[in-house]
Amino acid sequence: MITVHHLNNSRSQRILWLLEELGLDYEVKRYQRNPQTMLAPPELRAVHPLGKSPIITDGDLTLAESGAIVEYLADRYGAGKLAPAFGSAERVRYLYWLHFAEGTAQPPSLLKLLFDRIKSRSPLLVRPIARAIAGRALASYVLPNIERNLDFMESELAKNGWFAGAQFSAADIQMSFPVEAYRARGGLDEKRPRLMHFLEKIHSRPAYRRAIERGGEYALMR
Ligand SMILES: N[C@@H](CCC(=O)N[C@@H](CS)C(=O)NCC(=O)O)C(=O)O
Repeated sequence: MITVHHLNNSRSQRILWLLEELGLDYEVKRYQRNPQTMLAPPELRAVHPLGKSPIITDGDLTLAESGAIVEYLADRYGAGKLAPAFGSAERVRYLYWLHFAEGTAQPPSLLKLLFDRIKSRSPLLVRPIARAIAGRALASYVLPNIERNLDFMESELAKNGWFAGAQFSAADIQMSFPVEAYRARGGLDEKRPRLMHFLEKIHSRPAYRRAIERGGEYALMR
């Protein structure tokens, strides 16, 4: 039996969704973020030393890192359903987007979340300085990278409709989190209709909705 160690409002939502798309049996072990720090509870470190979600266990295997989990589940149990054939051009695109999600799209999104928090939550005494430093980092590095990523993602979706090609794949599931995060944290709006349409399409998939029911509340941090 596959177990998903699922942290509320987190990347592990993607794993539940993938398992629903594949029609696999699995169990969900839920963990709650600390409401003040938003960090995962220490119990997750008993499952994997880094204590970050998602983690799956499957028999003797314990696997962390959402891209690795997506690739493992699609290859091991997908029977070709959500991964393009090896050797095809789509497979290379699939690989690219599987890695792009965490390697390129997520870092500026996380930085935006952190700098926005520094701006709004620093102690009053130092807030003007904190705001100035955070504002410079946002303007000089974070926001331009988010814009470039969004332009690129929008233009790539224009080619085929889904990230790896004409067919929906596990790469779209992996990319859903950064697209949702750009929408929730600022950056993505109606000026990029293809990405907005991507969100509409994924949110209307029955498996996506079933995964939300299994995982509980899903609202991305801002
Ligand atoms: N690159 C990792 C990131 C894992 C990660 O940072 N997960 C977040 C949830 S979205 C987490 O566990 N945060 C709580 C914490 O850092 O304590 C992945 O894709 O699995």
